[in-house]
Amino acid sequence: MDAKNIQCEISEGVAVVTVNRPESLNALNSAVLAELECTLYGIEQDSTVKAVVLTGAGEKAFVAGADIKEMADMTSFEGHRFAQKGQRLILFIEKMSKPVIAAVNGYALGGGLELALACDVIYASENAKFGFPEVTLGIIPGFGGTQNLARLIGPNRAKELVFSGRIIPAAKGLDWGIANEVVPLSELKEKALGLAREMAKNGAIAVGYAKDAIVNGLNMTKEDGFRYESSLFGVLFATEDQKEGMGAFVEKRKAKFQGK
Ligand code: CO8
Repeated sequence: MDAKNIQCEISEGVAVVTVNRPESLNALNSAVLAELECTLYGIEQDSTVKAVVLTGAGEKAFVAGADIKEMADMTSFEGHRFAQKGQRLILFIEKMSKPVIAAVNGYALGGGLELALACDVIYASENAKFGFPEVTLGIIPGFGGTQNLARLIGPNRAKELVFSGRIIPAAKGLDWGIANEVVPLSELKEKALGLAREMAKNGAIAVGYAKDAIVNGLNMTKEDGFRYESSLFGVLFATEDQKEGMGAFVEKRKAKFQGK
């Protein structure tokens, strides 16, 4: 697929994926959703990529939401299909075997915040802004936002944000636990890349299993989650990475993981 709206650069085991539609503040229309899904699917299959950074083009927006101009005349059926398309992308990111870091470089609103919430870590710039303005448009978050935000920051704060449509600054997003860290815009990409590279150096299967245990464990009872964790833990002893990681420790050298 010829991805007009998505840029993807891969180096040192990290893919930097940029939503590139700055004239519309990187709003998600059907084409962007399809291209993003296709790009991330390719990354998931690419064994040279160990971690992903997701960001938006320009200095104003990560993603200012789903494309309101495209949604304005949708029928109920089309709205449902559009939400399903977005949710498929959100679930795909959550299920990817590689960590995905959102580098939120400005507005993360509506579908844009939902996209960031699907990522494993959110680093934000000082000018970032978070919000769910959907109710000001007569709709609700439809790409999983009601579910993911409430799970991340608790139902009361999620309700405050979603019911009011209020847009909060990065510092409050940090305080509420939406962002892991807030840094100056000029340092954001390097900071996110640094974390991604750190993750990429580790055993890729182990990192993927750790993500699997945390993401899927959140939907289980604690006991089921413990059982799931111990199963994944056990499976890792069948990997070469486990032999290499522990062997390197014993031999006092740096491990060289192959992702096998
Ligand atoms: N959709 C389409 N175009 C957009 C969007 C958007 N979400 N956001 C910005 N743009 C466009 C503007 O229309 C404008 O284009 P033009 O120059 O052609 O008029 C351009 O981007 C620049 O934007 P502004 O001039 O408005 O820039 P400002 O700095 O004045 O304002 C804001 C920035 C505050 C971010 C403002 O643009 C804004 O409020 N945008 C809309 C934010 C929003 O409401 N987002 C939520 C959308 S709904 C959603 O995401 C639902 C997700 C679930 C979908 C479920 C399926 C049905």
